[in-house]
Amino acid sequence: MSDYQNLSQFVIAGKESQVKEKTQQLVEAGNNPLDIINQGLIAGMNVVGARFKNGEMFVPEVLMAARSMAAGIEIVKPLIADTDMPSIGKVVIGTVKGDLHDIGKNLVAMMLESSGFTVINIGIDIAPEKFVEAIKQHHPDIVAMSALLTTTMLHMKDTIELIKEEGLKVKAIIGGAPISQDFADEIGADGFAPDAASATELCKNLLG
Ligand code: B1M
Repeated sequence: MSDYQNLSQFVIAGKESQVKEKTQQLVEAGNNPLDIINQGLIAGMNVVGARFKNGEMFVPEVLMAARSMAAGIEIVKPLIADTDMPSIGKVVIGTVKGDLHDIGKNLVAMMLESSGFTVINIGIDIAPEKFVEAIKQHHPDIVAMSALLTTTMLHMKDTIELIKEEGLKVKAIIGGAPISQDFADEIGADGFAPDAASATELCKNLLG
């Protein structure tokens, strides 16, 4: 097994301290930081994404893997100038107004980041005006909204309406436990993803 495969295995197993140790070793041995990210950390997370989608891994394991991957990326990130970091698109993500659930949203954000997107995570309880403000400030390709409550999911509609009113050119996608494709169609969203792995695929398809 190569060093990169070894690092991937630690990510898949969610072994944060081993991920940090192995990443540090690879950095000290002079490996290219982007190779460490792509061939080690992200490669591991890609396996996790696929297993999660197939029902072979569950939320706690995915969160541990995502946390381990993020810990490795933190070590390597300072070594990479911003311009060297290949970004395949920019996503602003937040949980809608009145909703404090953020585990799923953070999982989606981490999966997007690990797939090469630049992600601006604007947090929870985000009113339509705040989403619009963030779009104007960061000029993302995609705005992703998360809602876990049947009461708060209605704010997705308000946000999409405000984005349209303001004439902003951005794709709006939605997700969260109570959300369906029918609801996405009804409120004029550009896409719906039932889980974090599908959200990454959806974003790639929307920009591809
Ligand atoms: Co709350 N809660 N909660 N809760 N909570 C639910 C959602 C609920 C279904 C529980 C229940 O009653 N069975 C219920 C909602 C009922 C409804 O509206 N139909 C509920 C309720 C009622 C409430 C309160 C009102 C309880 C109260 O105070 N009386 C309250 C509301 C607070 C508020 O938001 N204003 C509340 C509070 C909380 C906690 C704070 C205690 C905590 C949240 C902690 C946190 O997030 N930091 C909490 C939790 C943990 C849950 C449950 C148990 C788990 C949610 C979760 O994290 N799931 C949940 C019950 C359940 O779902 N089994 C429940 C794991 C997570 C990985 O999945 O978020 O679905 P999920 O994300 C998935 C996909 O949905 C998708 O990808 C993710 C990964 O696959 N996805 C996206 C999510 N966002 C996406 C965005 C995208 C794409 C995909 O963008 C395009």
